[in-house]
Amino acid sequence: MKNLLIIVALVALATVVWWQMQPTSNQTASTASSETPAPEASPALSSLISSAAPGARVFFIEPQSGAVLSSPITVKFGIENMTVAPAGTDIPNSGHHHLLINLQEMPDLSQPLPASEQVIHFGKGQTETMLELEPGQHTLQLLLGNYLHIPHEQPVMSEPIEITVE
Ligand SMILES: [Cu+2]
Repeated sequence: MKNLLIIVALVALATVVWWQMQPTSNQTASTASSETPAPEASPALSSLISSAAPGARVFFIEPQSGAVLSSPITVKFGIENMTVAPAGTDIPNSGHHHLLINLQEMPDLSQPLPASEQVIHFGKGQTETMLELEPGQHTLQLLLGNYLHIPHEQPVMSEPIEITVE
């Protein structure tokens, strides 16, 4: 019984510590809009950043840059020298895809990526999607995140591609 109480106390403590490490959306927003370089991640958070495998890369299998398409668009994500794992699954040299759509400014790459209409998480480990886009020019880019949605120490991201939607 005493052991059980100790375990419960430890779990509660771990939860509090975890909670305090979570960035608030306000902090993320102010860091992202700041002109100054992002401060170094705290030691606690930096230990949550995963290293990337040598030669790791992500890329678009489809569409090709410069493509002229009609919506909805099939987008297929490629990955090399790493594996795709669902969010929450801590496997070395893995991550899940994030699709950046018309993003003007990179989010803080030392923090969990925000989720928005411009930063789409594929946390179930999906490797393709159908995308509804307005007519016009669009920029797409892929960015891998680890099991906690944090980009790797050497961020694994594709070149941005430009497509035109008719
Ligand atoms: Cu994610």
